[in-house]
Order: sequence, then C-alpha cells, then structure tokens
Amino acid sequence: MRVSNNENHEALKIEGSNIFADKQTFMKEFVQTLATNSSKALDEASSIDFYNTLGTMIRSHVSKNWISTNKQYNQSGEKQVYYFSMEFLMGRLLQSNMLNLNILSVVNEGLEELGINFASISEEEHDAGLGNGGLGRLAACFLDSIASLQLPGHGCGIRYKYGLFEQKLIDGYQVELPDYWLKEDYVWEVRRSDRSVNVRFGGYVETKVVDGDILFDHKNYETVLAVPYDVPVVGFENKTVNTLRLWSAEPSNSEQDFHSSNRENYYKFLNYKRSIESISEFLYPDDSHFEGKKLRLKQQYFLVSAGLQSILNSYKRRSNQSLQDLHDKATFHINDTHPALIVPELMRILMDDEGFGWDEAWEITTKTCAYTNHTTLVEALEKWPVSLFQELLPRIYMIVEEINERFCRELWAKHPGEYDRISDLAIIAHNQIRMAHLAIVGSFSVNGVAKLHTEILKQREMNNFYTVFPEKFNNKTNGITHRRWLMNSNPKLSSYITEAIGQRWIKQPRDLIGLVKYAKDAAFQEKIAKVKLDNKLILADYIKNKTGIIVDEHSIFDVQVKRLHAYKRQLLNVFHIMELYNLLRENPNIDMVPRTFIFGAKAAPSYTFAKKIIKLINTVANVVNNDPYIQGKLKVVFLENYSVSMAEKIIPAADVSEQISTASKEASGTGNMKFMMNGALTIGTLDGANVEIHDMVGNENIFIFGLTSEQVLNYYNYGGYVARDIYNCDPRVRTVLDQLLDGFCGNDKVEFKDIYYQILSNNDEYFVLKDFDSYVEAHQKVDLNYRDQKEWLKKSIINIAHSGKFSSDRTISEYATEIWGIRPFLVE
Ligand code: GL9
Repeated sequence: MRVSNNENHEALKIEGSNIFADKQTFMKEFVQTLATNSSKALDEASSIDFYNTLGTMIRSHVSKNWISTNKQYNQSGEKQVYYFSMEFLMGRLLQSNMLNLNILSVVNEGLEELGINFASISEEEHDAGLGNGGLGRLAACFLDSIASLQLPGHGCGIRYKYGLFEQKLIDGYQVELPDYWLKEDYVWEVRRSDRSVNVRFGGYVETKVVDGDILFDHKNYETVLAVPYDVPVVGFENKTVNTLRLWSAEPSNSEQDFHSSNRENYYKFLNYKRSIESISEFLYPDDSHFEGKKLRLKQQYFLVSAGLQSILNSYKRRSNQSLQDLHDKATFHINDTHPALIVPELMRILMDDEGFGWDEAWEITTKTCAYTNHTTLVEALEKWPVSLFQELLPRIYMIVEEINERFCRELWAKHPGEYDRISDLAIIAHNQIRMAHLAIVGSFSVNGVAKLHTEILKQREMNNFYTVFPEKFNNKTNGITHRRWLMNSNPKLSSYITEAIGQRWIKQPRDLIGLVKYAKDAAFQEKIAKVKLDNKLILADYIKNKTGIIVDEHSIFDVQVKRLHAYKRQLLNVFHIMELYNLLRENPNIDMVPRTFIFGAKAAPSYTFAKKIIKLINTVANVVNNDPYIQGKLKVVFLENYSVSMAEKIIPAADVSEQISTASKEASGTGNMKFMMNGALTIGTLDGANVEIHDMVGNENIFIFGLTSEQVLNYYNYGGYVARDIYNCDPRVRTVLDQLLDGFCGNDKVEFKDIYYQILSNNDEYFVLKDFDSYVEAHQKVDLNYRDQKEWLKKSIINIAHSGKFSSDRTISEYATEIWGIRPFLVE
C-alpha cells in the first residue's frame, strides 16, 4: 500500500512559492544541474545523483537569502542568540528545507513527470546523527523554530566525523558500527576556512606585572586550528536563513614544519595530525551520563573557544562598539553543562585579549550567558578532576579558581560560618570542578525543561542555589517542531486538519484546539481512522522488509522508541508482554485486541545492563512471534538502528505511546509530544512533560499509572519499598521473574540473571515491580477502550487538538522574550 507522495504534498501547498515559477522551470533546472554536477543524462543517473542534484539546487537558491540575512543582521546590529550545544540531532534536511521553502509540490510534480520518485531520493540522505537523543533533537527543533519565527539566532556545534554509532542486531545483541556520515559529500554544508580560529591547549601560564597591571602569558601550548562548516537553517515561508556553525579540528602546523624529508619527523607529523583531528572525530555515545575523559573535555573547550572567538571577531568586524554592551547584542545559551566553559572562556577573552578588569568582565559575562538543565540524574553531573583540567586548560583553570574564590567569599559574607552550605555550593570542591555550579553562577538565567522538572530543581536538586539566586530560575517546557513532526511526517493528517479548521494552525499551532469541535464528528473521525490505518500499513510494510515479521495492521500498534535506559523502564514493558504471553499460553482464546509491541532503542556501548534489556526484548520477541499457539494475538518487533528518520516513519503509525519512566526521572521527554501530535494515546507516568499533557487533555484521554514523583522521592529518602515483597505476593510477577532464569527465554539460564538480581537483590531501583500492577491495569483499560473505536478516535482527536502547546514555536517564543531578549527581525 503506497500513498502517492504527490497527493500528500498537494494538500500542504500554500500559495507564494518563488523559487521555481512552475513545474517546467524546475524540471529544466534539474536536468541542467544534474548534467553540470554529475556529467550524466537523466537515464544514466542514480538516485544518489538525483539527491545531490536536488540538494545542490536548493542550497544555491537558499544562498541569496542566507547572504541577505547575515548582511541585515550585521547592518542592523540586532541582538542575536547563539545556542551552544555539543549535540545537534538534525536528521535529514532535504524534505524539511523543501517544506519551509514551499516547494514540495512543485518539485514532486516535476520529478513525477521526469519519472523520478521523490520518496526514494529522500531516502538517499544520510541522517546527520550528531546527537544522542532528546537533548540533541531539541536543539535541532529549536533551530527550526528560531528561523521560522524570524528570530536572529544560530547554532554552534561540532562537526563530528562520526555521528552516533550505527546499531546492528546480531543474534539479538546490540553491536555498534561507526556512522561515517560524511562518506558522501554533505550537500548542506559550506566550509568557511576564511573564518578559522586557533584554540590553545596545554602549556603553562607566566604571570608578569607590567606598569602595575598583571599580565598572563600563556606559553608552550599546542594550537589547534578550528575550521567552521556552515549549514543554512531555513525559516518556514520567510526569508530568514540562520546558520548552524559546526567546527572541525585540523592541525595548524603543516607537514613542512616537521621537515618531511626526515622519516622520523614524518611519523611525528602523522601522530600529531591524528591527535588533533581526534578532537572532532566522534560523538560520545552517552545518554545522560558523564564521561570524565580528557578528549571529551578537549571537545568541550574546542567548541566553546572556537565559537566565542568567531562570534566576537565578527562582532568587532562590524561595529566599533565596545564589548561593554555585549549583552545588548548577544546571548550565549549553554545547552546543558557541556558548553559551560563559555563562562571562563568569555572571561579570558574579555580580560586577556580585550583588556577589561575582572569586575567589568564578570558583569558582561553574567549578563550574556544563560543555562538550561536537562536532567537531574546524578550520573550525568559533570565534575572534572582539577589535575586533568588544569593540565589541559591552565589559564581557564586560573579563572575558574578565581570565580570560585570570589563566589565563596560572597557567600561567606552573607552566611558567615556556614561551612557546609558554602562547600555545597562551591564550584571547586574535593578536587573536582562542578560544571553545573559554574554554569549557574556564571549565568543570568537557569531553566528546567518541564514544569515538574523545574520544581524538582528548585525544591530539591538545586534548592541551595535557588535560595541564593531565586530570580535566575525559570521553566521552559520543551517542544517539537510541528513542521517536521506533523506536516512532513504525516502530510495526510495535516491536510485533513486543514480541511477541517483552515490553515492558520500551521503558523499558529495553538489553533489546533479548533479540532475539539470535531472530536465526535463521525466524518472527521473516519478520516482520522483512515490516515492511521494507511500509516500503519506503510509501517507494517517497512517492518516486513526490515525484519521479515508480519504484523496485523488491525492490531494495536503499541510503541516505545527512545534511548535504552533503566529509568525509562523498557523492562516494565517487556515484563508486561511476558505476562500477556503467559495468559495466552494458558488460554489462547482470551478476549483481547491483538497487539503489536514495537521497540526502537540504542544503548550506550558500555551500558551492560541496557544491552541486556535489548537482548531480552529480542529473545521474548523470538518466542512470542514464533508460537502459533497464541494465534498471532501478540507480536513483538525491535527495529534496529532507531534514528530521526525512522521516528518519522514510526510515530504517525502509533496507536499507543509508551512514556513509562520512573516518576521524577525523565526531565521532560519530547517523544511523548510527537506521538500525541500524531494522535496516539499515551500510557504514562506523571513524569516530565507527561504531567502537562495530562493537564491539557484531561484524565479521560490519557492512561496514567504508577507512583507519583513525590511518592518515588519519599521512598528514596525514607525507604519502605521492598521489591521482594511484591515478588512474593504477586504470582504474575513471580512467574515473569522466574522465567528470566528458567530457560523460558532459550536454553541459557544465566543470560538474564543480572536483570533478575538487579530487581530482587538490588531492590529494583526504578520501581518496576512496584508499578507493575497499575501498569497492567492501565493496559487493560487501553484494550477495552480500543474496542470502542468511536470513543478511541474522539480521544485521539482531543490529543491532536491539544498538542499545539507542545510546538517548539511556543517554547522558543518564551525563550526569546523571557530569557534571550530578542525579537523577530524581518529579513527583506
Ligand atoms: C534529556 C532528558 O533526559 C529528556 O527528558 C529531555 O526531554 C531532553 C531535552 O530536554 O534532555 N537530557 C539528556 O541528557 N538527554 C535527554 O534526552 N539525553 C539524551 O539526549 C540522550
């Protein structure tokens, strides 16, 4: 079953495209560009040639507005925001750029006439996987919203040679392969060697007094050349083209400097080159986990130093204003603590290069930097050993030490004698540099990413800082770009929405609320049902191609796709599947709506426990899918190598969205929002942004279960939970856990013992057993509710109707007005 792409995109067509006057113009240019680019005629070219041709054409059309955007920002002196992030999980850009440029239909029509299928061209684009998950994808959604709202704002990141690893499943185990995404040229980037800067590592600092001033002379350092690659960020139906600047590390010395005639020196050169290039070689594959590796610290400083130098250079190039008023011209956003070295690096530049005194520099810095916290997990807290830090960044270390001393002195003045409080708050303590403390002290704003998360920060995790700086703390609930996650990934649904309520929702996603009126409308419900079924058929086809598993499109598609992490509790999901299977083995005729459980998840390569859970899901899948006795009522699918482009295929086809983290652990979640926007109903805990989804749709339109965050935190504080009691009292739980050891999952009886012991001997840190009963009950409700399709569709429509709040356009408007102090700027 295939829906013609053209038919889909027709519905999104909006008047006013100005790139290609008509289909003919496009076709002519396409054939010409193909010839120039690849020296091939139409009938000789492959889909990769077509992809490159189309990409090149689009980029060259974007250039004009890109140049004028930059020029006009510079001339006007408009304030701009720079979003510093170690991760930008961009996914593919072809279709989203085409949507934003309003050329989807003209290009589709043209290609169709040339006998080319757009969908297969767009499959040629390699995802830019420069991120791990939610945090990196959020940064990508933000860039889209910033440009679409005509805000002056840019991304600063690293051009990793290898993105997040490619996941292969071998015998149910995860195996990691390198993601060499730059194998083919990346059509969207432009190398800007003219904007390269030097970044210094190592060496030592000599302090001199000259004319009464103290000067810091950094000596014997190693220089790394930072070369920027710029990617245009195209706004939706406007002329704004912002920039994502990705930095690549290159040797600053050439081969000649090593006297290449000498063999030994030549090897020295190769080693040197390799060690420099390693800085932008690969993305650390950790999810909410701190890795205290020297190379990671190098990456962080590399990003921050290169980014700041280039921004300040261009600032100085265009104006002769003093950096005194920097905060009126720029905000540097610190996305999690990873780029928190912005604070001391900006201090360094202001003092050592620009001649400001400490107090002035500190005032400028703390008015210019803003920080977002994305997790409260302790294992994510970045704490660098002083010795490592000092050796790699001697001058930066001196500055951090001074920031710490001054901060502690201030605290002492306010709270004399309160040693404990001061050591709790200090930036440097126990020979470690605490990056979150540095970020908070150096920023004018500290925000959490969902209401509950911000409350937990204020009342618990960062309560000591909240007491000192209450005015800094604020909430910005995350969002997702509805352009990618609804218009592009679900064009048919988008067009039915427009048919019902008009197209204003596209620019004002809150207008989706107009759909509430249609929640009970039989004709509209029928359309929603049809779209879902079509999407399920497409996904079923994809699953069959990828895995060979045949799934029933009339079964409930119950989906959990996200990173594999103990706190996200994929384990709870599997235990429930095992329980369902046990019931079916007892009585294959039990009355249940057939279910297809779909998983997608990468585990950090060193996260053994998470990898075991992947193996368990695959093992259970193997048993369940191959048991004819249960009459196909249950299927389990694990899709390997989950990515942004895969999410775009899965989410529109989901009936049920699994958002089942242990309450208090998921800072926000953004997958939850994507599913809701595509009409899936959430089964979830009151965690992260689920709480706000629940508030929006009301209790009848979401399946909430499990402990609340307050209950969880109380158990952590005061104890009182004994997992083994549940094992002893609940026969379902006992059976499932025993099956981990009794060979149910194959002959190997030790394979899953770690999971068994983690739950029973380590007392189930994430309350899987505690929440099991209410999770099962919530799933029974899902089953019953699904049978009444009219009621289900009503709920589904109500979810879509309330999803407008979770557009990242709302989030970004809040950042712009409440933190960044920037406003829309109309590029002419
Ligand atoms: C995360 C949180 O865990 C998510 O709940 C949140 O939605 C996102 C974006 O704010 O940030 N923090 C974090 O370290 N990750 C998140 O997803 N992890 C990854 O990005 C892998």
